[in-house]
Amino acid sequence: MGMKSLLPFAALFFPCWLEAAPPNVLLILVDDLKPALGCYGDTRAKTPHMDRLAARGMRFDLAYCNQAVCAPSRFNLMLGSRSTSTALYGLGSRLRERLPDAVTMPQHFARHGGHRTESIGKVFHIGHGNEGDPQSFSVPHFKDKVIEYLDPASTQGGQLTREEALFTNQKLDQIRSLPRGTAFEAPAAGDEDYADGRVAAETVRRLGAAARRRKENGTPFFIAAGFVRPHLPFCAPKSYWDMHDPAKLPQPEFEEHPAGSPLVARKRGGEIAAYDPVPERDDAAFSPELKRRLIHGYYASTSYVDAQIGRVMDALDRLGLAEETLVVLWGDHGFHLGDLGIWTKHTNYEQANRIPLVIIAPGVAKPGSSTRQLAETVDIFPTLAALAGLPAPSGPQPVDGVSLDPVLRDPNARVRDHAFHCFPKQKLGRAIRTERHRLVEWKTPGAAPETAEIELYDYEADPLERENLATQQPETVARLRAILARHPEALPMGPPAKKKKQP
Ligand SMILES: [Ca+2]
Repeated sequence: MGMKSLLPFAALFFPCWLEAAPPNVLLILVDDLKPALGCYGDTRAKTPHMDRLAARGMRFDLAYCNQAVCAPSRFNLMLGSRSTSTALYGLGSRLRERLPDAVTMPQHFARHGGHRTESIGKVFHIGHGNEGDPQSFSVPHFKDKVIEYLDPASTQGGQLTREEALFTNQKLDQIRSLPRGTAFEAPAAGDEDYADGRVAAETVRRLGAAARRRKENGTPFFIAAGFVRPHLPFCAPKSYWDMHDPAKLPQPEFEEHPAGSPLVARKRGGEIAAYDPVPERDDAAFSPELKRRLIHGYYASTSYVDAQIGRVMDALDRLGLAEETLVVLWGDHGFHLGDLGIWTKHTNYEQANRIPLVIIAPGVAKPGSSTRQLAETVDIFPTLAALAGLPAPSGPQPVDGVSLDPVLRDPNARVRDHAFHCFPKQKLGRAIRTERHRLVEWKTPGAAPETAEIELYDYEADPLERENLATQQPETVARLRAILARHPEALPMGPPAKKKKQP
């Protein structure tokens, strides 16, 4: 692999860059990517490049987002702050209106490490009235599409569709009057006919320029490359669909809401219904063919994005950057593929919140290692700062993350005993995930604990979340609520978000 896997033992604990310029950072963000990857044990996935990436670093098997939706999750990443500490819960939440002086992860690297910071593709969420955060980067953002169709038949003859309008801040007050685009297409197309291929090409180009700068004057880089598949719509070149036999892909095993779950936790319809030919009525059943096609589209889109990540990793090697670059592979949240009868995300359940997280830290983390340390998105910022020898992030935003640096050195080390995430609905659901359980407390921020509705799941006994065990296991509920009580009360959710589909 070209990595220093044969270095003497001591060298593993003294990264070479501490004497020289700080390491570069390559942050690879993948939209809506759950751990349906070969390296995470999914035997149906075709993801050789992400598997190759994981073989160079540490895979976190119990990593969770802090809120299962695009914009807040990316704020969590860039601020090291949970949504409950910032009140940035919404797709349209604007970072600088809420936290004008926040120091984001790239700003921290520029300030303390002298990094030149760049962003390509979907890094901050843009759309739904949001414009990203230009202040975070040294140079203007390279923006490309999220919703993209090549076949005019996918857009009723090339019309602006609802989701494309939302993601490009067009006609935001007329969304329902626009046609739906299709949920998938599989044209005979090249990689760069879609945005992720172009984002990979631009990232490769930027890496080349960054390598020259590093050689000439030692400038380190912080490059965030954001890929948009497997976010809906599942539009990917046919060759990636052809890699999969839909009959062999996993189908949902349990399609009911968990027995005894509160209404507030449940979900039908939503984002998926913004795409044709998904039934628009929330209570309509999906045909077996539709489910199979959607799942095929998810796996095909993942294989497509995998190939683009492979091009970026190849460039890192070719340019001789691999050993002086920290690499993170991160999914912004998970994805329901019909499990619990739910599609997409926006829940506090396992499939929406568990994410892939791989960190390559040359000379620190053993290649091909893994850990069951619970990890959160907010941990990435302090972890990278520690690995680069920079000061820990200190705000002014409230930093909730902890450094996973000790775990990267020893996968059995422990820096936290649970992961925390939330999702706002009619009430705010705050969740504690331990190695075995998940507790969700649904209540209005500031309301008395007695007013909460509670969910409890046991992933050893019931990995599919068939049953809410809260009333049967009061001792476990009490133990996990005591953990929740250590957390500050969540900031209020603010004015209700405009009623519209979420990406
Ligand atoms: Ca997303």
